[in-house]
Parts: sequence; C-alpha cells; structure tokens
Amino acid sequence: HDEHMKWWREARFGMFIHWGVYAQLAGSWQGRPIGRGGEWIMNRGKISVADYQQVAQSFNPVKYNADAWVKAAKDAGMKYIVITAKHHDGFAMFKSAASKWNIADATPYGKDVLQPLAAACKKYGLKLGFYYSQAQDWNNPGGAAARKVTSEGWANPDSAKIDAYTKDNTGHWDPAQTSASMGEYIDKVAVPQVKELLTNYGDVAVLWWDTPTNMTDEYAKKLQAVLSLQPNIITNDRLKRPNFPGDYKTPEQKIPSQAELDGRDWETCMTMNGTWGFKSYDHKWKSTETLIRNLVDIASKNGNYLLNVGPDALGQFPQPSIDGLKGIGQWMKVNGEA
Ligand code: JFZ
Repeated sequence: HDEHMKWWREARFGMFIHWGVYAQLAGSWQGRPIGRGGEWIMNRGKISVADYQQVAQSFNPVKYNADAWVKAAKDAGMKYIVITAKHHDGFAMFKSAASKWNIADATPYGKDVLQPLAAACKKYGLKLGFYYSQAQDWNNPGGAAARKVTSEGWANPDSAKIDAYTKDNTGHWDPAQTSASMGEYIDKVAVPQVKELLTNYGDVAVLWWDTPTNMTDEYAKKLQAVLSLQPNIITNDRLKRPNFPGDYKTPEQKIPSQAELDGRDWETCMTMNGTWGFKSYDHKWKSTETLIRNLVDIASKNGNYLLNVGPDALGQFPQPSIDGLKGIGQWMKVNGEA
C-alpha cells in the first residue's frame, strides 16, 4: 500500500505556487502596506467581501504562460508542482459550477488557469498537485475564518469595531460571510469543488489541505471520500487533526533536526522571500546558496522541499525567483541525478 508514495519519496523537490486575486493587491490596501503573507491581505486588512470581490474585476493575468512555469520548475530539478486551486480567500483559480467566485466567471481574464498547467505538467513529465483551503473561505458564505488581529501594519479607522465584531462572530468581519452555515459551505462549495478538481484535470498527484479551522470529523470524512476519484492521490496532514493524518507531515518554513524525525514522510514548505502570495515590496530573498543548502539538508534527511513562488497579477514569476530557480538548476546539472 506504500506503492503510491514511491514517486513522492524519490521526488525530493517540488514547486509550491501561491497565486490568486491577492496578487493584484501585491501587499497593499488603500495605499497602505498590510503585514505578513500577501495571500492573507483580505483578513489582515479586514477588507469587506464586496470590496475584495471588486479587485477580481481588474485581475487579468495576460502574461500567464503555464509552459514557461513548468519548464522553469523542471530546469530547476523539481519533480512536482502544487498550486493554490483555492486559498483562504475562497477564490477558485478554475472554472467552477459550485461558486461564481472563480477566475473564469469573476475576472476579465475569463478562463481557467489550472487546465493549461495540467497540460504543461503532462508535457514535461511533472506531477501536479492542488492546494485547496477546505475550511477557511472568506468569500463563500459559511466558510471559516481564523481569528487574527485586525491591524498588521496599518491603522484601520474601524479597528475597534471590527475586532469586537470578529470576537462575537467566529473570526468573521463581514455579515456576508455568515449568511450560510459551515455545513452548507462544505456540502455546496468545498465537496463539489474538490470533485471538480479531481475530475477535470487528469491525474492529480497531491491534495494539499490547509488550516483545519472549525473542521469536524464529519466534514473531513465527506472531503476524504472524494479522494477516491484519484486512487493514487497523496495527501498532507492538514485536513483535520488528529484523526486524518494523511500521508505526510508538513513542517513549515523550517527544516526539522534529525532528532525531530519520527519515521513519517515529511515535506518542508518554504518561501524564497518573506511571503507566499506576491508582495511588491518584499525583497527578503534567500540566496541561491541558501536554497541549495536547504535542499541538500532536506534530501539528506529523506524529506521533500516544496519551494514557493508567488507570481504577480500579470502571471509572471518575480525575477529573483527566476534567478534562484536557475541557480539551483545549474547546481543540479553538476550534482543532481537526471
Ligand atoms: C498556511 C496558510 O495560512 C498560508 O497562507 C500558506 O498557504 C501556508 C503554506 O499555509 O499557513 C500556515 C499553516 C500552518 C502553520 C503555519 C502557517 N503551522 O503549522 O505552523
């Protein structure tokens, strides 16, 4: 039964891609920088559902070139890609019948971006995985919202009011978010969308769940049942703790010491700068040497390295990410195996 893990255990190196409407804001709201990950901007800035959905009206990634992305990953020595099919902002990067809040229906771009990515992965022989935020969803009614402080780096004039509201409303900051129950959200959005993802894109190698806020065993069971659509699929450990351990552990932004390893498969996910989703002003790039040392350290401990790229709103990798990937690729040519 370990057979389905074979490719993953040999892979060692993959590309994480955090891409969504948040790239359009690039870390700023109303001229102010918002702290932490760019993909959290709606929550950190306590942007209303209506305001945030308006951002999609200018999201038009005309420079998106799936072939170039996958080739960049392959040339760096990566064996798989995991892309945010839907992050916590609930925005589906695919055509979905379960919610209009998707790239095909809510943007001028008007088409699915996962389809070309799946085709390019097939062409270059890389495995494709989907990140899907199963619990947190700040736009589809009923989705969960983790409690986070209001102001990270800016003074929202309504901070006090919003803080009081989120405290009384399970982390939500807009009544539009609570117009359905979480059970309804799971049945009408999450389960149907995971079905779409596991039906419409050919082989899906990985389902990468995240932040099980307010998940119940019942919700987790419903989502887990959908995985049978892809019999060889591998999943991480973030569906619902502790009863749904998945196939591997996901230390984040850190490489475990030898002593911390317990025999379970593991994958360290890490950013190349300080954010998962694109921020125009984050320049804290790791050196190519650091990236290579991390990869070697991880591989020597039998782990996988899932290294993140946060494309911009036009669909381009930031230049420092391209440079880092190229640097790793050059090292790989000399030191890696085919
Ligand atoms: C989550 C997301 O909230 C974040 O935006 C990003 O997608 C990242 C890969 O995953 O953030 C986490 C999840 C888990 C931990 C920390 C941040 N954790 O276990 O320490």
